[in-house]
Amino acid sequence: EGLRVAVGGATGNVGTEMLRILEQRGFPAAEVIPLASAGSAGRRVPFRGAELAVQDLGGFDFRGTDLLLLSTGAANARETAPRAAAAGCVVIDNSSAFRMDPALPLLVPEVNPAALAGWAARRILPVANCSTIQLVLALKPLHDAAGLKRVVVSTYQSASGGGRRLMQRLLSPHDPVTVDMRALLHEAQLATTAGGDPPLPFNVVPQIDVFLEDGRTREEWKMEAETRKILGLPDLPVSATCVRVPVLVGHAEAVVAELDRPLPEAAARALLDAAPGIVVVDERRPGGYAMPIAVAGTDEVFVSRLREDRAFPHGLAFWVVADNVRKGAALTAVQIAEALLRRGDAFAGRGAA
Ligand code: 11C
Repeated sequence: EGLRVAVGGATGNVGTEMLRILEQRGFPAAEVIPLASAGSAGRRVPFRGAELAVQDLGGFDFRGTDLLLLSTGAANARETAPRAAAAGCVVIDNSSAFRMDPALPLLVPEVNPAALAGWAARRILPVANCSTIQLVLALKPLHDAAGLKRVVVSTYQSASGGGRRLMQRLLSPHDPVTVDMRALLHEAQLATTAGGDPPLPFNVVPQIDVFLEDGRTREEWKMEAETRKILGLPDLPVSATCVRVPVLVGHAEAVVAELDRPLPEAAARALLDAAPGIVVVDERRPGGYAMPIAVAGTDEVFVSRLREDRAFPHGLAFWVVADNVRKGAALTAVQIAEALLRRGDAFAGRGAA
């Protein structure tokens, strides 16, 4: 007998991918119910060769639903996740609302599978931030081998992480032959000085999410705090600078890790190559490295440009790229559900392989 699975935020970037991944991985769902805001109710979304009608998330009764894969943002999740959990549904939530709750595990299946032991506390399993997930996959084997002492990371995050409205701003086409480059840039500059969100085309923006009092952005704080929680290293110094770049899908990160003990580049490469969920692409020639355009649509975390870094003792520098909508969100959520299924204690035996 399969599960009754609801997908909350089914018309958004992550929800759309969630449906695709449930289908691609043959997730044992007997029924899939797409849910979204009242404004999207009635829209149809493709699933297993048919079309499913989107239902209103706000009015949905979760009794009898086994699993809710939720991607509606933190404000909605704070209301919806406890409501669904109280109705007996297991909730896997992609927002930042519950990640740092000490009672809840922050599970990245390849990295800290033991964290799943605490899943039943409130029946809510948060999914880490996309930029954190790809970082911790790469850090974990290095930590196991040589101990992490310090991490400095700069991100190059794609527009899809900011949702459809931000993507839209990238998608207005221009003819490179006839375009007046100066006029175009002038228009973008006017948009910059007019206040509000800065333009993304022809630009990079050193702000993702809101500013905190100490000058960090919340995206930077999330990367730092979540990395410490997932790796179980509460005192690990992590410094993140998060930047939005005019890329549609795929987050990239330049990482420098200082290790406690020496780890030669060749050994680090072998460890990363053998680590679950990681592919090393590191040929020192043009294009011999991972880039967002190449990794879009894939499931792995790609590591490139691995080299010893001389700014720190036992320093390693590398480049990490992943599809932020898949591995950074939807895929990891489904992998958490699969890990729950393997435990066998979450869904009263339903959905077991
Ligand atoms: C971005 N990482 O790329 C963000 C999106 O905390 O779930 C996900 C925000 C979050 O803009």
